Amino acid sequence: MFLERFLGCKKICIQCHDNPDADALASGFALYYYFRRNGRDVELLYGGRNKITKPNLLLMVKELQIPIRYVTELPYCDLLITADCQYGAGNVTHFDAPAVAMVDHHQCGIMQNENSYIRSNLVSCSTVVWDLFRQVGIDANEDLKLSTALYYGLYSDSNQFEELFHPLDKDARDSLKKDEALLFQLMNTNLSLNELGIASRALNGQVYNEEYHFSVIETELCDPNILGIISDFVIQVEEVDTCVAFNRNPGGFKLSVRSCVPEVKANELAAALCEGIGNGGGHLRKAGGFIAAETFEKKYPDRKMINVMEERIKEYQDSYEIIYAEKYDMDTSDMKRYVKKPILVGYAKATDFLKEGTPILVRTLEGDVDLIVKEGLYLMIGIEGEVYPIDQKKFERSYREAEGVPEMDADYAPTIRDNIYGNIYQLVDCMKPCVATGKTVIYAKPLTKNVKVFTAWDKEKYYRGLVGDYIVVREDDAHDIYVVRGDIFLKTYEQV
Ligand SMILES: [Mn+2]
Repeated sequence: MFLERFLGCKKICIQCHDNPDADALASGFALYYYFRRNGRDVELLYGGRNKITKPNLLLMVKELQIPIRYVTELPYCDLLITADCQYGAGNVTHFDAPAVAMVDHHQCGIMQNENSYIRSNLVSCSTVVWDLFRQVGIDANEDLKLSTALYYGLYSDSNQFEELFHPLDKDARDSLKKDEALLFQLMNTNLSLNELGIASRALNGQVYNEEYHFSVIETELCDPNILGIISDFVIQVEEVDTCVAFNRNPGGFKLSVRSCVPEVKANELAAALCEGIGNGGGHLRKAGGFIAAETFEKKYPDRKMINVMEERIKEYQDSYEIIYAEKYDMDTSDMKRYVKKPILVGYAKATDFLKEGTPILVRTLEGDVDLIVKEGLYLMIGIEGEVYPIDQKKFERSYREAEGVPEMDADYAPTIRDNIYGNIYQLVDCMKPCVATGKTVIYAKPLTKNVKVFTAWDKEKYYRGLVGDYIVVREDDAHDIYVVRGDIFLKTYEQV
């Protein structure tokens, strides 16, 4: 267990990044709490040029009794742990320390070793520490000040929960207890008059692209939460279909991405904007990202971020063909016929463990799905932990029960939350094995251009296929068109 490996240290210092934000304060505080709880001598501190002045952060420190101290020198210690940042990075004052550990969620700028715990796919360091607590069997809710701090850290780093996408981030949001009155106060102490000025200057300088209907907005150095406010504002403009607001902070660039058209998912656009230089994701309509300054400058030594953003938005849009399955006539002359291989997969009959009529939330790596339990509702669990509902009739036509244990390779094991009582089930605990009967024949071919497919049953959300993935159409239904990821296709289908 990561946290336990440092319990042998006598004196530990936890360092937040310079100009600490709510997430750095919360995650640093939680680490402090852990070592205090274990009887260690521990201090929480930060350095840099500026002391904390933002009203919400001052309020957070005071009300949650976060014992953080501003220092210009590192006190004596045998271990320094950086929170929400990486030792040696540009956004954290360098102190010589006898040993170093780090807990962070930013893109990895350094060599990782067993003393660093960096989860760059999570939106906040608060989530990282919340999960570390779970690993050592501590419920962060045992202390309301601690859990409120983590909740507010997560809230702040995810642009008010609007740019959450990893299921662990959602689990943290759903389970952390919070002091509601204090939280309300914190949320309404968010902006200073100076920041209002920054936002208005940024809006004046926005760049609109007429051909592609997007807007790019750069702001001066400011708190990243202003970005979300700006992008939410700009996306309401009639001509604007997608937009990205960004700013440069000492460590790198924060991005806030919006889309109001079904042809562009904001989370995908955010990922495309950050591809190879950072990390982006979020929801269909709202998303965010982070690009480390160092990585950007290495890749684009003489370019301005605003130009790279414009170029990447165009490239992203140009690289897809859009298919509306309902109206699309697929030419099957160059496609081959396939059936599903008899691979063991899992299924669960919802009424076996849930009462009929119960509203449930199915959480997978790919997102949340809301369902109501009814007779005949089956949940299929694929080889990568993907879950999709299927009705009994279709299930019985396409699958039969089998023996054995389905193999699964999932980064997040799918869960089901009972929305009435809040009980959480691990879906793998309820699943039974089955195999495809192989009676359904499809036509398929590998894609030579990226596509977005709007299926006949969901016109709001497209399925994305990249070059190398397979485009598929059912033999018995010419408008049932969808895409299957290349590696999954090869694993699960065979030619007939
Ligand atoms: Mn953070």
